[in-house]
Amino acid sequence: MASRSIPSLVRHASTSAATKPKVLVIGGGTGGLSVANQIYNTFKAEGQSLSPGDVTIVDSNKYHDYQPGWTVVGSGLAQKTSFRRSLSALLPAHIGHIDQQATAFEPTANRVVLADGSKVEYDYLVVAAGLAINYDKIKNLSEALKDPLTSKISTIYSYETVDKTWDLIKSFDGKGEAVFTQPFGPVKCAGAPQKIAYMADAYWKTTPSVPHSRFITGMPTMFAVPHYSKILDRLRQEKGIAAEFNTNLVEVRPESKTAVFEILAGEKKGEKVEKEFGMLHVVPPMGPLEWIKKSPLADLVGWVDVDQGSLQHKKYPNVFSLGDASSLPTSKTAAAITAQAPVLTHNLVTLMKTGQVGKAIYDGYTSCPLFISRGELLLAEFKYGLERKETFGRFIDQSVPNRAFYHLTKDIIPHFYFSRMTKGEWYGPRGLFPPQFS
Ligand code: UQ1
Repeated sequence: MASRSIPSLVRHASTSAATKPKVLVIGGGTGGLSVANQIYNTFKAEGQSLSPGDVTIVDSNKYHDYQPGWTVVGSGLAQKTSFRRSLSALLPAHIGHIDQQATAFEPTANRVVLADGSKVEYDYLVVAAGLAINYDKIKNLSEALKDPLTSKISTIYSYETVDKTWDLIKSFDGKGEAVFTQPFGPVKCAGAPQKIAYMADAYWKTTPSVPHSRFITGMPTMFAVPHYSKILDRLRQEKGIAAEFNTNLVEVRPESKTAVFEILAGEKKGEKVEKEFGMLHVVPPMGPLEWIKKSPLADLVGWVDVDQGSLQHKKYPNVFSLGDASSLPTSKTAAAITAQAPVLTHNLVTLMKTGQVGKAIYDGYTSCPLFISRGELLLAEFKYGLERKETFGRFIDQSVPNRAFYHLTKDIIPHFYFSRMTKGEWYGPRGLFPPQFS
C-alpha cells in the first residue's frame, strides 16, 4: 500500500508536506513518554528547539495506566481510576501523535507500517512498545477472568480485573486455600506476584478467619537476586504462607475450583499436579509482542535486540529500544525506565548531532518496591549481575521492611510519576536531577 503523507496522521504536527518525524517513538507508555519528552527537552535546553511533530509517538491506546499502582488497588488501598489518565492528556502539544497501532518494522527502509496499511518514515526510531500478556497460554483463564467473583480467579495485571481482585480478597470466606501464582519466565515487576499474597494475608489477619495461603511459582526461588530472595523466603515463612517452586500454572478449572500445574524441575519434571483452591490469584505468562517477534528488530526470543549498555540496536544504528519490549537483561519496571531513558536520550541525541552514538552506559538499574504488609515495604534495588544498588543503603538496611519506603512507594512516587516522569523530568533515585554524561 502507498505511503500516506505524514501531516494527515500527525496530530499537533506542522503541516509542511516535507515533514517526517526525526524521531518516531513506538509506544506512549512509561518508556515512550519519558524518552519523547527527554529528547525534545534536551534540544530545547541547548537552544535548538525541535518543531512540533519532530518527535512523534505512535500509540492507539486511549489510556495510559500507572501499572505499579495496581498492587495497591488490588490490596484495596486505592481506586484504579486514580492511576489512569487519557493518553492525550499526557501528550504535550510539541510531541506529535499518530493514533494508530504499529504493525511491522521495515528498518532497511526506515519505515514503520501502521494498522491501516499506511507507512511512516523516520530518521531515528525508538521502540517502547511494551510486552504481551499471554492469558491464552493458561487454559480457560480468559473465560474465568470475565467474572472473578464467581470463578474465584482474578489478576492484578489487568485494568479490568485489578479492582475485582480486592473484591475477591475482601469477600473470601476462608473455605479452601488462597493460592497465588507466578509463571515461569519474565514478567513485569517480578515482585508483584508475591506482594499481592502478602497484602491479602495482612488483610485477612485483621479478620476472624485467616485462610491458609500458598505461593506457587514456576521460578526456582522467591526472587532473582539471591540476597533479597533469602530475606523474602524467611518473611514468607514467618507469615505462614506455604510455597512451591518450579511449579507452573497451565490450566484453571473454575467449576471444580482446581488449578493444574506442570512441574518444571526435579524428579517429577514434566508431571502435572492438580490443586484445589478457595480463591486463585493468577499472574499470566508474558512475552514479546507477536508482531515484534516476527520483525527484523527481534532477537531469538523476540525482544528488540539492543546493546545492554548503549540501548542502540545491534544491527540498525538509528534504532533504539527501552523498557519491556527491549532485550535489556534486567527486571521490567518503571524504576528501570528512570535510568534507561536518560541514557537512551543522550546516546540518540549525540548520534543525531554528531553522527556518533553517545557514550552513556546503562548499568541495569531497576527497583522492586516489595509491599510486605500494610505499612511495610522492602525496597529492592539492583543492577546487571543481580548486584544490589541501593539508594539509601549507606544509611539503612533496605532489606528490612520499613514504613517510610511504604509511603514513598504508595503515596509519593505516583504523584511524581504523573507530575514529572511522564514529562521526562523524573530520574528515579536522582529525583529531579538528570545524570550528567560527558
Ligand atoms: C522510581 O523512580 C520509580 O519510578 C517512578 C518507581 O516506580 C515504581 C520505583 O519503584 C522506585 C523505587 C523509583 C526510585 C525512586 C527512589 C526515590 C529510590
